[in-house]
Amino acid sequence: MKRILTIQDISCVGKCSLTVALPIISAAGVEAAIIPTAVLSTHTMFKNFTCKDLDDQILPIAKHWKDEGITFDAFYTGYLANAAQIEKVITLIESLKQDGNLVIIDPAMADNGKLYPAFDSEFPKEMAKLCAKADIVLPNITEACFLTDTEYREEYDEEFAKDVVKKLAAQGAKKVVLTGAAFDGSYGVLVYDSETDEFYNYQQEKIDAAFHGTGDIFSSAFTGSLVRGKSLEESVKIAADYTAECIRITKASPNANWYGVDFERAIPFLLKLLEA
Ligand code: PXL
Repeated sequence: MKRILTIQDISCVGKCSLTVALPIISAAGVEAAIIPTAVLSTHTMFKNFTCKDLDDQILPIAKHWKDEGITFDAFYTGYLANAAQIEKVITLIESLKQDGNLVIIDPAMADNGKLYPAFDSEFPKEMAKLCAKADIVLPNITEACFLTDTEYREEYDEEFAKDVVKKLAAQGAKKVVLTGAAFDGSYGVLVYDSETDEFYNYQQEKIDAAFHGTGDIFSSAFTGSLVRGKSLEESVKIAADYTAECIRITKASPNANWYGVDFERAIPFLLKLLEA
């Protein structure tokens, strides 16, 4: 069985990070090993959340696994609790990574032009160092702008998106998968492969609704699908279609919570996509 190590926080309530990565990767038929970067009462869009970082656990856990000979097919990182953790995560990947393992980085740190509340303006510089080591980096447009020191624009065209994505790849990442790429009336996922210098654009119908945690759902479904054996293009399509279905179901539900999507109810849909 393939095994992914995913490194991100546990928001105890909030339907994001590990509480979505674990079920989605498991649904993809791939083992999910975890390192929680922090334990939060909720994600940081709630007021007065608590947060206990687990900085001092990252490297001892890695050492134990190294001693035990435990290996992974892919490393997938999401929300990291502070800038100091980023260096530790780089050390961990360098220590455990073997030839052929995939490094997938979701620089979960910002949206809608703003950094998440826990981060200061120095954080993106550190995150850029981790992204430089990635086989695949999965930013939204806000994150791509922060990582490349590009001024964020609420409205942009295809040329702007392609420029930012290429700049990010020039910093080291082999492939960039830009999520929520909205330009010139289109909406979807823009992929850039720096090795072939080619773009791939998966178009979707734009659904008029915004919920938290959809970036984590996309990244988890994408990573699960890719490690299960689907191609990059197939994995983009599966993750995008699954995320859209989660949003559709949630939007249609009178009892939906504002803080996350009802990804659970769309798991049968994900399985159909994965088995096709
Ligand atoms: O969904 C990204 C995310 C993950 N973890 C925490 C967050 C957020 C987004 O706000 O606050 C703790």
